[in-house]
Amino acid sequence: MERHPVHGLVTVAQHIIEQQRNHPTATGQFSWLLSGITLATKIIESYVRRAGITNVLGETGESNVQGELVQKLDMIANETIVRCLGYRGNIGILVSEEEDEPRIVKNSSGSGNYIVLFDPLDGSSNIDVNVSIGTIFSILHKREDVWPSDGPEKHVLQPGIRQLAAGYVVYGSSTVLAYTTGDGVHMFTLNPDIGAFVLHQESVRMPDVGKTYSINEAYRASFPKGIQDYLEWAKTDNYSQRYIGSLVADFHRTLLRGGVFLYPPTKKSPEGKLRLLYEANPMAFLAEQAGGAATDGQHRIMEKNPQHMHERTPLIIGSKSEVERVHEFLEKG
Ligand code: P6P
Repeated sequence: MERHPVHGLVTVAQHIIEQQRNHPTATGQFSWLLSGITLATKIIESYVRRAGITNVLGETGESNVQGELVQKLDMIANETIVRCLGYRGNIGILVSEEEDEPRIVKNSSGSGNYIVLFDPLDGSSNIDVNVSIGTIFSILHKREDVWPSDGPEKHVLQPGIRQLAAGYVVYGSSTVLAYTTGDGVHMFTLNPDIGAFVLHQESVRMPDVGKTYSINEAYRASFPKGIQDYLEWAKTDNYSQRYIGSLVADFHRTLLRGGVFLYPPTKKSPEGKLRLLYEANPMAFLAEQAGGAATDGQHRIMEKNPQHMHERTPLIIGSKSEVERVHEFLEKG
C-alpha cells in the first residue's frame, strides 16, 4: 500500500481507511465507527493519567451486574464511550460490562447496523495503585435473521467468529492501541504532543513459543488437575511466571513476547471469571490474527455460542504451541 504519511507518521484514522479498502463491501461507516472508539479512549486516557489529582479515584459505592464494586473511573469510561459512540449514527446496540442490559441507540436516521461490545475499563481495581488498565472492544453487525419484535439479545448473542473488528487500548507506561479487522493486528502509540494514535507496528506476530505463563496461582488448589500438572511441568522447564492482574496488560505482554495466559475455572469462578462477549472474544480474535490461539480448555473461544450477555468463560490464550501444551496436560487429566 503506497502511503503519503504526513511528517512520516501514519495515524490510526488513516490506517483504518486503508484497511477499509481491503473490504470492498465496506463503506466509510466502519471507519467512522472505529474513529469514535479511538476518540473515546483518548478522553479516557486523559482521565486515567490524572486520576490521583482529579478526585476520580476510588469507588462509587455501587456494584455492577458482575457484583463488582464500581470504580469512579469505570463509570467515567463507560459514559465516555456511550457518548462518543451514541452520536456516530451507525450504531444500533451498545453492550457494556457496566450495564445490565444492551443499550439501544436510536437517532434521526433510525437505528444503525453495528453492535459495539466493550469493557470500558478492564482491571479497574488496579487504578488506585497505578497499575496498567485497559479498554477492550468488539464489533459485530446486527443479524439479518432477527425480527424487529425480537429483543436486542438475539443480535448480540453471536459467536466470536462473527466479529468484524476487535481491539484494546492499554493505559500503561505509554498508551497503546491494538486492533484488527481480520487483516492482521496493528499497533499504535498515542503521541500526546499531537493527540493522535501513531502506527508503530503492523501485522504483529505472536511468537510461537514463549517460556512464560501468566496465571493467579493463589487459586491453584481449585484449578483442574491438568492445569495443576501443567504448572508443575512448566516450573521444572524453567518457565517464568508473570501476572499483572489486568487482562489487557497480561495479554499485551503475551502478544508481544509469547507465552500463555490462563484463567481456568476456580472454586470462586466455576465458569471462569472473564466474560466471553467483551473480553475473551476480542482477545481471541487478536490472538488468532497474530498467529496465536485461544480456547476455554476444550473449545475454540471464537466458536462458542453465547447463551447470555455477561456469560463468563475459562480462557487459555497465547502462543499456539503453548496453548497446545496446556491442552496435552488437560487431556491427560
Ligand atoms: P484475579 C480484572 O479485575 C480482571 O477482570 C481482568 O482484567 C484480570 O485478568 C482478572 O480480572 C484478574 O482476576 O482473580 O486474578 O484478581
